Amino acid sequence: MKKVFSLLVTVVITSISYSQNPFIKHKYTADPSARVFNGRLYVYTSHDRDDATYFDMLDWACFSTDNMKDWKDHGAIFSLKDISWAEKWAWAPDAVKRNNKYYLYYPVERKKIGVAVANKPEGPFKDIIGKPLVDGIAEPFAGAEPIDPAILIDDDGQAYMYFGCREARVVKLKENMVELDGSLQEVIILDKQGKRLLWKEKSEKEPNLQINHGGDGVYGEGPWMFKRNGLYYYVYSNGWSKDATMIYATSQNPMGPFVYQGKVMKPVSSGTSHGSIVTYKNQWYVFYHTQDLSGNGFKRSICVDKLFFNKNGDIIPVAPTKEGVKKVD
Ligand code: FUB
Repeated sequence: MKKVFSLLVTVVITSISYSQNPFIKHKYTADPSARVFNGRLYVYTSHDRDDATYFDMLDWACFSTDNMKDWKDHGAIFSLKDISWAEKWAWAPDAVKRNNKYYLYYPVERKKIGVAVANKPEGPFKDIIGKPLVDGIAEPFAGAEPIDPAILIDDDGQAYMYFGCREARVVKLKENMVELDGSLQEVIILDKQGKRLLWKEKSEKEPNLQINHGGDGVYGEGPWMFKRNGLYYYVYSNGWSKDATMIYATSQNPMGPFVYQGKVMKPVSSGTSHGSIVTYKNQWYVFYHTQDLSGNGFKRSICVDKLFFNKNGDIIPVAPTKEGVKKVD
């Protein structure tokens, strides 16, 4: 009987059919990084705690689908318990496939980025190098908060890792995906007149400075990179004001400089904006998170909407919907 009950619980927990945003409702999730592996769409997320009073997450989650409606919860695919060199703050991950292995990149302690490997997209993942790939304590140029890794493997096979909070960084990865290839570089973002857009902290003279960061192209955090028709789209959050959201800049070069283009979407309820853009079954999607379900910025929920481009390749800013994405036929 115990066995039957546990089987029922497993089935209820692992197969979810939500067609409305947020599309995962049985646990809090954030920072969705969507990837297509072997014809299936996987979303790697932070896992906000039910009793969270801060971003004190303990493990990472993963969900997958083949129709954008029925989601499988793969549970905790990796956890702080699996890392010998970090104790706290399991933040925004990303995952990629190379040589039939899956690599999970994860920030911890607001200071370090690690990499774990698995034979399947849903893990189980193992910390592969036993130390940080980027260590913000040993390497000050990593910036004050080296977090939020996002990976691009370009058509020529070169891999890049974008990361950072307020200070945007990029570094090449070696073919083995677990070693840096060269030094960390700044990601430069320009406006259309060629002026550099740089984060400025509040100061006594300008105490409300961050309020402006909802409307301009300044880099906050949460980078994401994709390539479409030969153009590199560098997507990121422009801060934490009420007008802040996911925005983007483009370049012909994956290392930049990038030129700020505009918003990916209108602002949502959460103070943080972090998501990803992916194409699946001939449709582009934007994944993001909100706090609509909990009303609490530390208990977020992942959402998805369709994304469209105009003829010039500009992103048509999304107005987030409650309906979310209906099943793809
Ligand atoms: O989820 C924790 C942090 O909040 C992420 O690393 C940031 O991008 C923001 O979403």
